[in-house]
Amino acid sequence: MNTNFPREYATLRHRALRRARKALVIGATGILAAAGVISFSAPASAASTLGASAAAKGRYFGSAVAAGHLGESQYASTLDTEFNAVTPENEMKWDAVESTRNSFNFGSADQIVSHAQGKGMKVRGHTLVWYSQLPGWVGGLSAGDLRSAMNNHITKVMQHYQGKIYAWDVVNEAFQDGSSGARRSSPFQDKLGNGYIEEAFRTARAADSGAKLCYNDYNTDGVNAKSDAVYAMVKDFKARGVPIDCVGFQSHFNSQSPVPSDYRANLQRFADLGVDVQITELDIEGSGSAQATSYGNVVTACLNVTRCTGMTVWGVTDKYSWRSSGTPLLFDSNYAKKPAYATVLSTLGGSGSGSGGGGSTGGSGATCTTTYTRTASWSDRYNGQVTVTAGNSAISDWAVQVTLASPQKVSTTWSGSPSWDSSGNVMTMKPNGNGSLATGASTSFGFTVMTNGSPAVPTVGSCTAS
Ligand code: 9MR
Repeated sequence: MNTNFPREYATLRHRALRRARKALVIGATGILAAAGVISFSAPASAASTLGASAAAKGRYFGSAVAAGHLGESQYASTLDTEFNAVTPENEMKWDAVESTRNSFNFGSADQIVSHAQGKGMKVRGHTLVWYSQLPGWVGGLSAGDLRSAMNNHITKVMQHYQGKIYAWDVVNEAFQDGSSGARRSSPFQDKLGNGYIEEAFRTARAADSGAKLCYNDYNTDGVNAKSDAVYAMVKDFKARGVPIDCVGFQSHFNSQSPVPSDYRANLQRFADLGVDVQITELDIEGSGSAQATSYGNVVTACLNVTRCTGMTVWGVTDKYSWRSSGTPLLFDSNYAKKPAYATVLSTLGGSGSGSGGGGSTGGSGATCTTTYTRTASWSDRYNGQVTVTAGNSAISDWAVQVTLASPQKVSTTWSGSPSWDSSGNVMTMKPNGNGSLATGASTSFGFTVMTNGSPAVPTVGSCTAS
């Protein structure tokens, strides 16, 4: 080995090598960029709250909220940490907002809506037309007067919250329990006949075309005479173009009324009519691993129905539940996480510290992964492509969330069926005929992003499969 190299020569050689390496790196990057093969994989880390884990699955996880408890710090901090949607438990009902004809009081409901907005949570509006919590003056009206009072109520309340509500329960609990499949007696039913439901939905669409319009009921969670009657109504509405976007399944369960074995199938048959489905008032009486298992089954059912857009539990803590003695919620009276919490979190794909779980009921075992590629670039826009690949078993459905950095906007998409959150920045892409993939097989969807000056790369969330 020659140890006599002059020192300058060694330095020059070193610099030359450095320059050559740098040029190679720049050249390679340019080639890669030009060829459009810079790819990113979805982040692998699991979310640690109910809301974030549900969001990673393209769904929301909400709670019913009472304005009167927002000032309690543990209540507010549990709500704010764990949930990404709220439903006012009583504050938007007719007796709360219009106890006197055409005189509206939105104080408590506004408190909940502004709290939710401040935290970026979705709001479900509950409820516009319901036989209960209805002020006495409504029942005393003649048919003609009742019709205009109903339409005025829907219009004024929806316009007050225009742009702030993800979905409204337009009509609540209009059907009888039992095998009759009949409509429940109420001032609306008795004076206006069956047509009042359709009229309420048409009025609602005209009042705020941006909110999803839902029909919401209980004891309709499995296939039975009552859910058959609701199903027939929704089918008829879709056939005749009556505006309806979603059906809410309250899902109040206990030992007399457990989670039905055909829960998922029932959600799916409604979804197949072309509406979203949502679990709107979930609570399950009980404790320990039995309660946890039932909760897990509900979450699994929603995750296995592509159009199940989210779940709401009917309260933050057992302390304030309408069925408090049945301890039906995920946090106990001291805000400790219950076994059911751990099961819900793990079923949603999250991980965190629960209080010892009842064990996850697991999903179907179906998994998928994503790869993101920028396939073309222009000065004002670029095309992105996400490839979805099935894991160790065949899948029949998938969903991928793509989050853009504002002010970027997607101008067009292809080979997928997109939906958007209210911010317009989070796109959930679902299959458009390309949902079934054999083990390890792939499909892709694409989109054009208008950069609006931002060069940011979109965040591709984890892939959900069933
Ligand atoms: O949880 C609500 C409770 O605080 C009220 O006293 C009750 C009055 O009707 O309503 C409860 O919420 C109901 C919801 O609005 C509709 N579905 C059934 C819910 C439980 O009763």
